[in-house]
Amino acid sequence: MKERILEYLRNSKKYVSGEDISRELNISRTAVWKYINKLKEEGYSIESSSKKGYRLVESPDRLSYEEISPLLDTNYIGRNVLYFDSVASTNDIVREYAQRGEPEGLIAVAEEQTKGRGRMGRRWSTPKGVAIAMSMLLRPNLSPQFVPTITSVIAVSVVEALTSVTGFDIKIKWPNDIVLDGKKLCGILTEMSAEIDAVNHVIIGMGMNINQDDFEDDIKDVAVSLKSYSGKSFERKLILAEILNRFEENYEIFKFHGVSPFIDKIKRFSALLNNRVIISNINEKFEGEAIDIDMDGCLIVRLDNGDVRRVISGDVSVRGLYGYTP
Ligand code: BT5
Repeated sequence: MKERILEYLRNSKKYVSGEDISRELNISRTAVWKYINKLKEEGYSIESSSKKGYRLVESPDRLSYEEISPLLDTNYIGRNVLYFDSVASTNDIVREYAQRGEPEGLIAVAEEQTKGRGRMGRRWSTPKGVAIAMSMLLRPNLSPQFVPTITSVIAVSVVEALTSVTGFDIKIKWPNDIVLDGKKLCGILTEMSAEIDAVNHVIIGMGMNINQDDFEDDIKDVAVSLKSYSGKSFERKLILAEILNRFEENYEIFKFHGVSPFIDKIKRFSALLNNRVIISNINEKFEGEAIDIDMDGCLIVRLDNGDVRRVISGDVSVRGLYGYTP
């Protein structure tokens, strides 16, 4: 009901009387008043006048369904939103729903994560109300070996969305970081549950720094937010909706044609190509020059002895960016 009152207020730019709302939605005047108070508590600025009724003046930058959905062009991505004020990790929430058979497109969004995860058990910081923490459920009909390339498709969608909203020079640090001004703006965590030859589900988690003024000591040399870079605040809901819009379009292409239609963009947005890189995998660590990204989305690295290596996944550090220690 709260959502319907909000929609009603949003649709009529002027004052609407409590009586009109109560008649239209078939609830008592007292109930209208209670829901209006609830909306105010959630940060909606609503003017009340005993003569004229209520008027919505401003909506908060919340990442709830009511705020994101008017900005979405999608058919299924983000049409089902689990919204949390505070949660351990949005990836864990989506995993629970995935195991219960939820269809693809579901997203979980949180204003704060208390146990946000990076890859390999690393920590991801999501302070309250200033970042985006979002996880998305997908069920691509793919062989598991191709799943890591979805990370590149979301990365392209993120760069496209951020470039269109901010105009900043945003890059991809293959495979899962989004970079601004040589620092990490966004990290992507792709997790999957699969049999040998079939995917059960894929969860893409995305953490993005938007309006942080500064960062905790352990990440202050590596992290950047849109605000710490530009001094300006940004509306998180606009950015999230734009990412979901771009992603659905790209994911539809990916489902039928794989990652190859994205390779040109992946290369164009790359922070690695033609740079010296150090690759660390579970088993090995080596250094060389990033010379290409092939049609399967793998990074091609030329070692100093001339050998060429094809890298499917791993941690990459690149000269000129955070975390490069040759
Ligand atoms: C990642 O891991 O970059 C993937 C991060 C994914 C986070 C999202 S948020 C929604 C969803 N729910 C979750 O629980 N996770 C996902 P990795 O490449 O391992 O990078 C982790 C490293 O990034 C840490 O060791 C820190 O050095 C650094 N870091 C942590 N928080 C950061 C932040 N807010 N901004 C920039 N760097 C950060």
